[in-house]
Amino acid sequence: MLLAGGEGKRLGALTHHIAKPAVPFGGKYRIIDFTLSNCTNSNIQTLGVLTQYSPLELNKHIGNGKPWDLDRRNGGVTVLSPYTGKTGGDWYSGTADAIYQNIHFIDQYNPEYVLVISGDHIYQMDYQKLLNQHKATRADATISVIKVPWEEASRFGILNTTDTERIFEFEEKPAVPGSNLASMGIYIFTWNTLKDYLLKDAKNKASSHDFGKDIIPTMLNDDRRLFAYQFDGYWKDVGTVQSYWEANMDLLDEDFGNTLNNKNWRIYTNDSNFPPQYIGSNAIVNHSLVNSGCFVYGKVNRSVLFKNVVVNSGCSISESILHPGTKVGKNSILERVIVMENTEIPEGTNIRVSENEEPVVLNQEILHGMLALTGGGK
Ligand code: ADQ
Ligand code: ADP
Repeated sequence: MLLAGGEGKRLGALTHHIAKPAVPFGGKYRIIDFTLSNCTNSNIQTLGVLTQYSPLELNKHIGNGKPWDLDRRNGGVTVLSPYTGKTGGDWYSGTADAIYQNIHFIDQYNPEYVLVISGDHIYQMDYQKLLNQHKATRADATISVIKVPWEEASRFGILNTTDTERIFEFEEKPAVPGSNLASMGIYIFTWNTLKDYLLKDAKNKASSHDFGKDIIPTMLNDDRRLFAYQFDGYWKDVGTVQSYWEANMDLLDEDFGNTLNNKNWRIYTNDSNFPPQYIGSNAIVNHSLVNSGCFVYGKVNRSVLFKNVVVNSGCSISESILHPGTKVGKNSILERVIVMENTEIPEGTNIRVSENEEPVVLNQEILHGMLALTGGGK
């Protein structure tokens, strides 16, 4: 069950019209492609995707699941939007409620275990390994965990384990974290046990119906068998503009970049066919990802260019992310900027964000506001 319905407020303009998992990522992909590809590569053949906010683009992207080999007659991918009851729309009030409202969907398959994952993480993980540990420890729930930088610890579920990986402490987003071992929000549950907890939680008026805030703490309190699965690969929750920008920049790292090329762990996507990128005679392109349909006449350094981006002559683009169809007018300078789909940047624009500030997100509207403030194209 792939949770893809969060509002994603912290991504600001990036998620005004697009659900967070559908936000373009890495020059060719959308954020959710990493998780969908993990499912395919882990041989998971039945997947429910729970959507809610601005699902249009996301639904279109997933389609029948063909790019991820999830277009199956049995199982495959099913998009589960909050169902409309007799009394009108019934929103998923939290992550646990989203699963609760789809108990009937899960029960159709009569599974022994259910994997619960998020649509807004960049990582490559074999869920079979997580499942193997879950079975071996006869756990009620296994939570995938990773050490995070201490200064970021308070935006995660933080836990402590014994030396057999049994979890004895868990706190969702603690103001003062007592450890930097974080829940990755990736869980395997023994379905019968989870179902009991979901049914109980649904009756609890005081609950926010969230895995991190309610289900996990309640299970722990009941002394259920909760285990941590230590993940040692790359993992990033791209829930903020800063982390979204960083994760894109990480792809430019030569070693990391190779992971997109890993023949044993392909990242699949639904990308249309465009002509090869054209690099003009005076262009200089370094350390960047450039997708098809682009025209580059200026300078591009440490940047990610999605399809159909035009960088005109005299431009200097660095540490920036240009979404599909961005057009940058002549002699413009962009540094640490994220430009949203089809934005036209006027000639001579100069936007540089310093290293200690959060990268700026631009779309046509924001750009007009900025240009009005500075009285023109400078
Ligand atoms: P958060 O990242 O804050 O914490 P949360 O807001 O609960 O996660 O969202 C998790 C996933 O569920 C996201 O993919 C989101 O889009 C989706 N989602 C949110 N609300 C939803 C709803 N009502 N319906 C459907 N989908 C919904 C969680 C854990 C922490 C852990 C971090 C790791 O609670 O313990 O550390 O993930 O990123
Ligand atoms: P952010 O990146 O801003 O934290 P998330 O994607 O994590 O955004 O979700 C934002 C918050 O909105 C989460 O706490 C989630 O549980 C909550 N949420 C999601 N759907 C609903 C809803 N229908 N009603 C109320 N809160 C919701």
